Amino acid sequence: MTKTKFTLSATDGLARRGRIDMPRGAIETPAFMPVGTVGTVKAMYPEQVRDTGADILLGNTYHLMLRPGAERVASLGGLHDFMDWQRPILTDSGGFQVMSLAKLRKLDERGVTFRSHIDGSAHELTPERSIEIQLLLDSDIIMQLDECIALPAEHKEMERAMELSLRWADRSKAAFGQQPARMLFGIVQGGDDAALRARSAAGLASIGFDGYSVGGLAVGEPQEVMFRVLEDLTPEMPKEKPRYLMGVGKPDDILGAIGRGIDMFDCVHPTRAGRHGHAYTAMGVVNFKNARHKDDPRPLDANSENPNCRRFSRAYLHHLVRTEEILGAMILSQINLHYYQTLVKGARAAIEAGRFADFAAETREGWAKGDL
Ligand code: PRF
Repeated sequence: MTKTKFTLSATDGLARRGRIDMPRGAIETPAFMPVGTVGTVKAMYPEQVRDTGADILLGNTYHLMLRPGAERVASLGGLHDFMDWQRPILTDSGGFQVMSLAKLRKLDERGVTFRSHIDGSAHELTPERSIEIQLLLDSDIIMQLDECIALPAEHKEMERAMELSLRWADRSKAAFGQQPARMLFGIVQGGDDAALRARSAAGLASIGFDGYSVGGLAVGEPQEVMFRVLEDLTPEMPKEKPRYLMGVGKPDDILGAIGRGIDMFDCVHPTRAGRHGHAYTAMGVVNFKNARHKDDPRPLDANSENPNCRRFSRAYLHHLVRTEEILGAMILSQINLHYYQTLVKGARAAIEAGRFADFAAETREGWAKGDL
């Protein structure tokens, strides 16, 4: 019998409050998953990531198959032991990263062949091999291999990629077999076309997955297009399974997508922005590269629950960023992940209280009138 379960405990409009129970721990939804591409959330210790409130991390098939290699991770006891993160890990399937990072890519019905961006070596990723790698990593939530295309795109092209992704969904499910302690997610494609998206969602539902991801968004389209696609799509998705919007986003994207029925998110943005000197707070974003902070003795946010927001002066954070000190990247990564977790935690409480729309409006007002 299956050892995983998704429970919806409240809804508020389209917004949903739920929990995924898994052997390695529970995931409260709406959830934000920090990105640990190569087996580390950059500049953070695993316990610090947990302390920001994260229930689950994301890892990447593409990067880990190239370095250190999936078989090596398996022989070292799996990704959880390798990085000492004992809670759930979700892995992306690799296709998206091949398309954005690899060289000399060739995609056909069978899968995708490419050359490594690290050493030029040749590799193949098929739906079956992607599942095999994710199982070698000992991933808890596994993604099917899919094809994500950039927007805008021709209708024919969106349809072709969506249908290929559906056939790969079928093969992924067969390769996954029965894995009662893990979950397999299908990925909806179909570009910005509501009818293609609905066909994709229906096709995946008839194959049957433990959860449904929305891919192919945040790939060049305006936010309003992404929101319109989600509004049309989520009512077509199974209600009793988690829904994951891949690679999204900024805090405002996350609020908008929660309000349109999405349960899970991942994005490199908070950690990458932190390494580039940007801090997310309830009052908006601060760019610590800016010289206006250099004599400012005030902490970043005296009202924050996060000690790092109260502890260091803005002048010191500016100095660390200006001198490109490692500690600057560490502090700002922590601050940003903490802010993202505070945001989804607030969303969960608001949905329970039936006041998600007010919460979203108040949160946005805070960003707009922030004194930073
Ligand atoms: N597919 C997969 N991973 C992804 C995406 C996708 O479409 C995106 C698009 N935002 C991010 N990560 N497999």
